Amino acid sequence: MGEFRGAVIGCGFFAVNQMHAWRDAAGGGIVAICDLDPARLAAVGNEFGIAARYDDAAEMLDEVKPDFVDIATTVKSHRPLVELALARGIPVICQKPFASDMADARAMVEAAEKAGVPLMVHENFRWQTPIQAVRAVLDTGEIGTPFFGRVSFRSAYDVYAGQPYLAEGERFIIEDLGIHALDTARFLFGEATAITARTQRVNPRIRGEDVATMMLGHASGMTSVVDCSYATRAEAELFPQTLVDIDGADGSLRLGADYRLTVTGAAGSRHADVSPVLLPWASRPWHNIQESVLTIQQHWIDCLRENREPATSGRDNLSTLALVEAAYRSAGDGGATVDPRSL
Ligand code: NAD
Ligand code: 89V
Repeated sequence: MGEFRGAVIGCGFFAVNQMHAWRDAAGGGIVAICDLDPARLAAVGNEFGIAARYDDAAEMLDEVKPDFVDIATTVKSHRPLVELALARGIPVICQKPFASDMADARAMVEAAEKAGVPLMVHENFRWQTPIQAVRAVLDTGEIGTPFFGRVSFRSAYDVYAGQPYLAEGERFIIEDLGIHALDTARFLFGEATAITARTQRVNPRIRGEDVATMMLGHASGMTSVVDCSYATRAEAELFPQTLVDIDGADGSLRLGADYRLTVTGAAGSRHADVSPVLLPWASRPWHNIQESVLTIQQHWIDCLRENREPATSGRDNLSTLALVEAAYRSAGDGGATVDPRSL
């Protein structure tokens, strides 16, 4: 268990990964769970041997007094649940999307800062082994100053089967998946000062957009393209791989299919396999995401112990959310250029 006793709110589709990862995380674990749905509460409680089960989050926090709370519900409940924890001085992790508008996101960040309580958004894609490998190459400087980047996620995987709500919202791919790709672009290329976006709905059975193509201008002067699609039937189904291209003044980098990394410089090209580890509880093709869940949760525990701000703190996530908002605003305005810092 370790020194930090956690409580999970929301025992749905994705929380199962978080529960597995909490078992593996050093220095922390889960002592209580909460869900409004008795069947889901029982299923997770039985699978992970958690006896302290609640259908009321406030009651759980008041009785258990956990050292942190991990909110794994969908976006609508994030602000009230985050505020419930902050009001009790309990450090909080909240799943993405952190909020459905900037006002809610800012209110949560300000409340956390006022209370002096740590707040992290579970934005795990930048923690994926292949994305960290790309960052490590950039840090060596071997491809020189980047001038172009691409973060791409294209698939026809049936995400609606496991997460039916994804088919129902007015917003879909930018808010759910593009948010990860935009965060990855920030992580790799730095803050953006402009975005222009186009969206499409190809699948007639869903309500929101399932294709988005976005072009970003970064403060560094580089340009990037972030594109995502859940309507792309390809010979090789790459779900849930994120592909990355970066061109620099002295070379280039490609994170291609099946986690193959190619770095090209003056001396030629070298290749590396940057595949994620298949954890004992993980299953393909989700293992890339599943491994990053353990990595981000371990980061949270390390930050709590060392009194550090997590990389994907609530404040950091405001810039990712601003890109999401700016992308929707641009797409709604015929592809107009929007400065995310103005939102
Ligand atoms: P889900 O609907 O399967 O599960 C959510 C659960 O929360 C449900 O069981 C529901 O009963 C419970 N719940 C809702 N409000 C509650 C409340 N007030 N108190 C207690 N329980 C409550 O959803 P999901 O697919 O597991 O997604 C949850 C979140 O995780 C979403 O925000 C989603 O975007 C995110 N997600 C993240 C990743 C990732 O890689 N980071 C992947 C998938 C989903
Ligand atoms: O990671 C996520 O947020 C998921 C999925 C990969 C399906 O888009 O919702």
